[in-house]
Amino acid sequence: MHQYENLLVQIEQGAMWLTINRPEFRNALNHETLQEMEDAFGWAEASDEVKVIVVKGAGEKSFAAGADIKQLQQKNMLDALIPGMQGLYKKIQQCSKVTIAAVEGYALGGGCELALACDIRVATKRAKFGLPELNLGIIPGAGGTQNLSRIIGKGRALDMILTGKIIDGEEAERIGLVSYLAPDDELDKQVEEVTAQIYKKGPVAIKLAKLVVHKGYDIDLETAMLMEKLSQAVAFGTEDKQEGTSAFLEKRAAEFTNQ
Ligand code: CO8
Repeated sequence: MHQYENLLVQIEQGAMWLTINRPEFRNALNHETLQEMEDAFGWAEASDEVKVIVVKGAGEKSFAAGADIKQLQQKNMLDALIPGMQGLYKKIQQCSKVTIAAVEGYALGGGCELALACDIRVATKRAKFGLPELNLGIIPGAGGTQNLSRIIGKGRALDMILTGKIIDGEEAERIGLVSYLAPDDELDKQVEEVTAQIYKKGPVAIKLAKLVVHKGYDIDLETAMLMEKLSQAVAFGTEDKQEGTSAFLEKRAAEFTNQ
């Protein structure tokens, strides 16, 4: 893995913690930071060591305040056609590792969309989620228009997008935008509790479950059910399945091998 200017990377017991480190700019996501994230996610995808990727922002004020507006101002129509931020977030959604957004402070625009691209969102009350792009005369263009409505429903998503309202962690939990509300100052601890649960699961089953939930959501039910059945057939052929079922019957913890 490379050394990064705008990201801090720490690998601890199977988790890669990626911290966006531009607190003086509220962790706004400039082009360079996005490129570094792409590199770090690519590395983590290929690493056997990494099971979970946690994304957070440096400092208490902000997870990420969105795309860098200075750079955004220079962009023209054609710039919006390249994969860019949407392409990166799509890769994050398709990543075979479990991804967790640990949110404290502002998660706005592309920062909110980054959290939406992760599998699980953990936040404190101090989190502030919003899609304020319309204030700038643009729309949420990094998956926000689609992912937010899929997570909280079209009515609530339209309200957030059209009014640009910012909601705190408690409200985000109430409407299902966040899965875990951590006590203030215990964000990392809460994330560690979630990762501890994930480590106990069969690694091949994790990959298959993610694939079927993500891909199955946007296709017709019958095909999605078939995808589920075929994925289960793959799971039935794994050593992990033999180990998981044996461990249960022998009343011991499973030792999965990702095979
Ligand atoms: N971009 C660039 N700089 C930023 C950003 C940003 N998104 N957010 C904050 N900063 C900078 C400020 O300019 C300021 O810099 P300086 O000290 O040089 O003046 C510094 O960070 C601190 O900011 P504030 O003084 O404003 O700090 P506050 O704590 O008072 O406020 C806020 C924090 C509420 C986060 C405020 O800074 C804010 O509203 N930021 C902008 C939020 C926003 O509109 N985000 C959406 C951006 S657009 C987007 O994300 C589009 C994604 C899809 C793109 C698809 C492309 C194809």
